[in-house]
Amino acid sequence: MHQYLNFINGEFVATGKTFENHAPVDNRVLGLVHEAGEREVDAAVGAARAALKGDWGRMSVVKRVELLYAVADEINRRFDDFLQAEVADTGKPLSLASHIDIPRGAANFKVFADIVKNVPTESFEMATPDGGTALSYALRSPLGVVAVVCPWNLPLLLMTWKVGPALACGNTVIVKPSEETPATATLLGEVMNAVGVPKGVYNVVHGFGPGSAGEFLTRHPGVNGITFTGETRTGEAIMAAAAKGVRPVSFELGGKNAGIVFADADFDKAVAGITRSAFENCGQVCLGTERVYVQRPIFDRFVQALKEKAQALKVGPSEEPGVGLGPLISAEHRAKVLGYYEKAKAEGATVVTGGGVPDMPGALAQGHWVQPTLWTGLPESSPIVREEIFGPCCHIAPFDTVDEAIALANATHYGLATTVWTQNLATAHRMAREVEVGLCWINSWFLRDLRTAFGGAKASGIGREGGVHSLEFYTELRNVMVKL
Ligand code: NAD
Ligand code: 6OD
Repeated sequence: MHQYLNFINGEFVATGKTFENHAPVDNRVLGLVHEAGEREVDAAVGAARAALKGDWGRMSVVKRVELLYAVADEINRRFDDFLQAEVADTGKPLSLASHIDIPRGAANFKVFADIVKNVPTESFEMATPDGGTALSYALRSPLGVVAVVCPWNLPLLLMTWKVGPALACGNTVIVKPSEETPATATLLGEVMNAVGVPKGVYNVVHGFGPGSAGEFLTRHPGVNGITFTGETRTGEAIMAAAAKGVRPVSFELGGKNAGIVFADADFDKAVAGITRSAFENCGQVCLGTERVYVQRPIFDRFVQALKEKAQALKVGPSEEPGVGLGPLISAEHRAKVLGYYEKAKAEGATVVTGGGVPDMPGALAQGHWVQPTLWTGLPESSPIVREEIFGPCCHIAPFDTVDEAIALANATHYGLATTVWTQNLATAHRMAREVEVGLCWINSWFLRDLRTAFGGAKASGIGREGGVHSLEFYTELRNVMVKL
């Protein structure tokens, strides 16, 4: 049976305690994950600290950048291993993982290697009170030992989105992958060794959150900063752990994102865009759209068109050609999503399509499948419209004016992303200015430029990563004043 080991100080480490990793498509056991205890977490923090003071800390930026390029190249060389590992863990379609997850895994190293190589720094000459001059300049030092706590929906992409810039800035990291998706973080350990990244720079500890590796890592006093992607309530727990020692956090959290479709939008593009934002990765994308608001003149036609798109999605296992929708990640998560499907019916929603579980043949019947689902007719106060479901479903409601669309989009404690569909420039810019989110897509969704700021407003996050914004989190800026 496959064993997912911890990766500490360049070595793969077994522990006495294991838990099973299951495939979402049929619930078969993929292997045994070795859970890290306090001892292993402590060893990982110690190794990361030693590397910071050793070869890695002393390495020139030029050499570091070369190594990060080598990491990216090795991910690409082992593209198929990463692809197979990621789709086994998540059940997502091969076509999706091969176009987004794995290429981004490599790109996250190259982009930040380029940025760190070219980042400008500030320097000023100033007059001193005694009539002389002084030179003031800034030095960037690594933040130190960084804990990277990750979710299961885009495991490699979201982990490397943080590991890439953290290493580029000269930090060392300890990754705690989700207990649901241990594979690609472990594989990355092999990559680090293969290209000669010094021992202790990249470490992986497996396990759960509370009472396990997640909690041990985030409360460890040897950790200088914590970068986390996951649920907002987990962010609250991690923030409490980070308070001890006043350690900085960067949080990418949950959302209840609105899609706004104006009557003047390119209809077909808007339908295709909302189909993607509601159903990609089986709705398990933090940026996904679970509330769709459509301007009244096109409401009925839009609902009908979205229904046809949802019904045309092929539900099935990763490798089957044409599959658009995989399973949910786990039985537990499916129970949560189906709970919302039941609640919607109980609250009197019109179920436009879906609302249940598809019939799957043979062993697939054991997988965590749900139907893509659309609802109309619920009040804005309904939990279906208020709470993050994280499944392939959305509620569609009509609106009349731009003011109303803005008010609806903002009526949530979350503030991650909005997708707006209109051909009117003034409307587009007004929406972009007034929606309370970190990311606003106009006539697009999940269009990414890694040099730009990424993150959430309100309860959807703290801070921004991407481009130079990542450097702000992963470095300490020191001012040096030299009297000349
Ligand atoms: P989660 O918060 O349950 O778990 C994320 C990670 O935190 C896991 O590794 C888990 O083991 C760990 N963890 C849990 N409790 C912990 C604790 N007390 N201390 C330390 N670690 C702990 O999230 P999930 O279910 O894996 O992912 C889905 C959630 O992530 C959704 O809410 C989604 O919106 C969010 N998400 C946000 C973004 C973003 O960019 N804003 C991206 C992806 C996912
Ligand atoms: O594209 C990214 O960098 C990113 N952080 C995406 C997040 C997706 C959430 O599920």
